[in-house]
Amino acid sequence: MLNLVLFGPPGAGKGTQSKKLIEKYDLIHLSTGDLLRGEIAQGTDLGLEAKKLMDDGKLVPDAVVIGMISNKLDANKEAKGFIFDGFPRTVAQAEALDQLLESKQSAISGMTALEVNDDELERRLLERGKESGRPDDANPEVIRKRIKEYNDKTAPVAGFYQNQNKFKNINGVGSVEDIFGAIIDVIEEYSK
Ligand code: B4P
Repeated sequence: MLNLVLFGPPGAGKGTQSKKLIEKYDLIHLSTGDLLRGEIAQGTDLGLEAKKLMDDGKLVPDAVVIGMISNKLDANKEAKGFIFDGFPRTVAQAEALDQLLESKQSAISGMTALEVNDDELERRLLERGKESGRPDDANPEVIRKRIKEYNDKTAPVAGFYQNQNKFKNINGVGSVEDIFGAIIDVIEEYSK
């Protein structure tokens, strides 16, 4: 089973690369950002709570996203594997994910981190904001807050996987195809 965590700051290209990877490897794409936006679109209580935080560039509580991932794992028992996109975003989420997978006799194969500098992240997200209508992409101040949340709470997750010898970083600046090729190389390593 291939269970890959795609890691990186907001706008690093996790969603972009996930779409290509699930096609190539026939995996299930689990994006907590997409799941939360789905809840918002349906107007659920969870969505209403999440929207306030997301629009302000903050992370949603761990228990909320862990519960969503647990439901998705249960709903996809026959899957060949998963791409975790935008999850785990805190060390508590990473610990919970290990426990969830262990209870299903599975484990994370490895993490791939996309490295992109802050100026490029801001440029990409503002560009996407022109078309996506996402409130969190429209405002430079909110984008900078998201990057700060990443540096404060999410960056330590890399160390969690480094300690397990399950971490590889790659340059996330370049053409989408070249970056895809570099991720495939990492996956081949994890699959050996
Ligand atoms: P997410 O939906 O996860 O989104 P993201 O970090 O903004 O984007 P991603 O890295 O996927 O970028 P993309 O490929 O789209 O999070 C949104 C919010 O949800 C968070 O701020 C938080 O509030 C909440 N949330 C989500 N998960 C959570 C969790 N686990 N815990 C708590 N809260 C959580 O790329 C961005 C743009 O760059 C695109 O327009 C793309 O076309 C472009 N791009 C991609 N690759 C490129 C390249 N190589 N060159 C040039 N442009 C490129």
